[in-house]
Amino acid sequence: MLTGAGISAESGVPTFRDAQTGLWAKYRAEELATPEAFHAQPRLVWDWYGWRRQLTARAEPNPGHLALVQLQARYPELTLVTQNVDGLHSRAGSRDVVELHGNIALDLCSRDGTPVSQYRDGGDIPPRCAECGAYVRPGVVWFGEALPRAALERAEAAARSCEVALSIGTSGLVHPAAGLPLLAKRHGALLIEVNPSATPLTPHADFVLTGPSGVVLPALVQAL
Ligand code: BV8
Repeated sequence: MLTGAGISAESGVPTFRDAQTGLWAKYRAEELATPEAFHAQPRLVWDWYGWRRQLTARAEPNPGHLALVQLQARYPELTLVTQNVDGLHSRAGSRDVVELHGNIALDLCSRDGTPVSQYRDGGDIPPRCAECGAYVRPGVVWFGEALPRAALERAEAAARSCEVALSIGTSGLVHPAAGLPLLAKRHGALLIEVNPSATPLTPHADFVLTGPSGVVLPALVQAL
């Protein structure tokens, strides 16, 4: 099962396709979520993630997240793979979530990628790693960066072996995650898409459940 930003839309977390609001309206997410942007304007990118961290911290899992918890309880072999960095699947109670693009709540040293638990004194923005003084960065995968190998391998293995693949709330534009539902289909899985809108995946899906995941997923679980 693959989820995208759409499953968190009903929790009030804007999707990447949504236009950015407020002081971020003049920036495109794809421009800010890059190592180049962080290198060129560390404070701007850090502040953008600070704004998004506040949004996700205030957000609560919605009925779509909770329906997937019930599905996993019913089918323990289910692998939940997400492109989202908001941590809402785990907060809803899903186990062993594969976070392909990392987690926005994590702080990493921008020099060596190790987790940072303490900032260096001095009040820099972005803060600096207490160990080496390099800027701290959010623990997400930026455009142009490789996905965590273990996570991608787990996701690909699940796609190759599953009988049913659900693609939920994703525009199917961001690779390599976008290739997972088709990888599952090529290996014989039944492919179900849940999205209010059509995506490049729609023509390949065996079933297209058109609607918001917070409505469709509880109904799907109820019907099983
Ligand atoms: C890499 C973390 C290589 C950061 C993110 C092949 C083809 C083309 C391009 C590429 C390719 N291979 C690589 C690329 C380049 C690039 C890419 O894919 N570019 C695209 C934009 C053209 N990919 C990369 O750079 C990846 N890295 O390939 O590295 C490499 C290898 C070795 C060594 C070095 C390098 C890295 C990609 C990861 C980027 N990071 N997030 C952050 O969050 O700040 S991706 C980011 O975009 C989010 O994670 C988000 O999930 C994703 C957007 O996708 P969606 O989740 O689908 O969200 P979106 O907004 O697009 O759509 C929302 C959907 O929800 C819509 O369909 C909407 O209809 C629907 N919806 C709305 N409401 C609801 C709903 N659905 C259900 N219910 C609702 N209520």
